[in-house]
Amino acid sequence: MTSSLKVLVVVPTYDEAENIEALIDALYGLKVRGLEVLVVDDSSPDGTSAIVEELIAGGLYGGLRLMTRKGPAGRGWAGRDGFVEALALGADYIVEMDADFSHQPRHIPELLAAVDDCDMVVGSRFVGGGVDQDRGLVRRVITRVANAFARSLLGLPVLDCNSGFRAYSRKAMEAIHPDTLESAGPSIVHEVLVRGRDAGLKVREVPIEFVDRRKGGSKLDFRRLAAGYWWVLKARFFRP
Ligand SMILES: Nc1nc2c(ncn2[C@@H]2O[C@H](COP(=O)(O)OP(=O)(O)O)[C@@H](O)[C@H]2O)c(=O)[nH]1
Ligand SMILES: [Mg+2]
Repeated sequence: MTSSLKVLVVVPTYDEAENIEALIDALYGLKVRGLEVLVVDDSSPDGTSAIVEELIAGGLYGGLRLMTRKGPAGRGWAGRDGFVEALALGADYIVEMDADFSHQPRHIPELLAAVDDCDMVVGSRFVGGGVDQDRGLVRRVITRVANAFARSLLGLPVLDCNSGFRAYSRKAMEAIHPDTLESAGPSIVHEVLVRGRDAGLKVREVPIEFVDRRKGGSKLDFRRLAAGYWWVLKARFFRP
């Protein structure tokens, strides 16, 4: 990757006050040239955005930005708005990741190295060298089942369809047309893969070690999980 390029790391947050400062510090600590961070917060009641505002005011992290969404909360909508903003900011590469350290910053250089010779890279638990051992059995089974469901019904050419730890070239993100993404919730990960496949993007998976969130609680509940399954069914059976 050429060193003068801009790498925008998009981090959707909801109630990540306990993680966000450490994450931002770790991201800038990578010393990846041109790396900037965009936090997309849905007015978290725990004051996540106030922490980010303070860090911006402190001036230590060049290019750190906060988007406070006004629309209804949702991981999918936050991702959509973050992607659109990343393109508007002139990003050459876009990384998306969770704020809770399940997606470890140390993998970012590996994702960026891989995106150099393809369009889009998925940090994968299920390719050789990938690890998902840290979480409890129930959560791992939920991930496996949801992944198998989406993969088989949608015919996606990726082993870890549920991973939201990804890197995109600008060209890939433009081809995905993020402004028209429809998923309110976590099924955005599948929607983006469908669009990427339909646009003929070259997707690679690189192994990551996925670990349990460092602090705070998961926002994945039954309703969001069910909405994810529903999206896959709609995409499979009700789309032309
Ligand atoms: N902006 C925004 N971010 C969200 C929302 N729901 C979850 N997130 C973020 O999305 C990432 C993944 O959510 P998490 O609760 O860890 O889901 P899990 O990893 O599936 O248990 C984290 O960074 C969350 O803070 C939301 O409604 N809005
Ligand atoms: Mg998580």
